[in-house]
Amino acid sequence: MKPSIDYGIYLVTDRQYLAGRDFYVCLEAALSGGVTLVQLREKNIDLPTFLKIGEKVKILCDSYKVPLLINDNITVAQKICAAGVHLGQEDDNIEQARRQLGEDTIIGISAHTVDEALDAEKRGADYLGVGAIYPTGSKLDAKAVGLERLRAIKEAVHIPIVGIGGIGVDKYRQVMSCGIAGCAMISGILANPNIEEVVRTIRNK
Ligand code: 3NM
Repeated sequence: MKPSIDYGIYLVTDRQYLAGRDFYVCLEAALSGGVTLVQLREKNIDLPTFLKIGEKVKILCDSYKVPLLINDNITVAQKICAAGVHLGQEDDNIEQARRQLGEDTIIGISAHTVDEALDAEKRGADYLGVGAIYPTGSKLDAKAVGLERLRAIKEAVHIPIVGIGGIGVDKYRQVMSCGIAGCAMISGILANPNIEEVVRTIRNK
């Protein structure tokens, strides 16, 4: 059976915001504050290092009963028994991920237009990450699509939608009011000096 996922407060990891703080301490603070889902997003590391980090993150997430998704790496997801993967548009491999990971695994796809969203749904995506909702410094090639596009995609598909890009405490409620399943955040959580507290504040919204 597919795991049931609460997309509400979805942390995407990125070391650039930690300012010297320990990655695992920051992750634990976010888990303790109440993030409901974690995506391990590592760029430019080799497979053994990715696996080593993935194993540690999986143990931490398990201890809070929070599912873990792996960004763009089906092999790592499979080897560490993660709940699933998150893939971009350029990774033309929903079918390959499904074949390799099986029916009980979550496959999330980034979508920026209604057409991309419909295509990903048809090909078996479990949820869509739609963004960037607002301008973001976390992903340099991300273009802001705004709330209107988010609403149009929400209307067009039947799978859960997560908004991403430029979302933090101040914008969380207005993005959620589009009727989506959750918001994915990097800097809105990790750039904060008190990660646990910022997650609690988001939870109260
Ligand atoms: N994907 P922040 S925007 C990883 O548009 C990512 O698909 C995006 O970081 C997309 O919460 C983005 O700091 C960066 O804005 C999100």
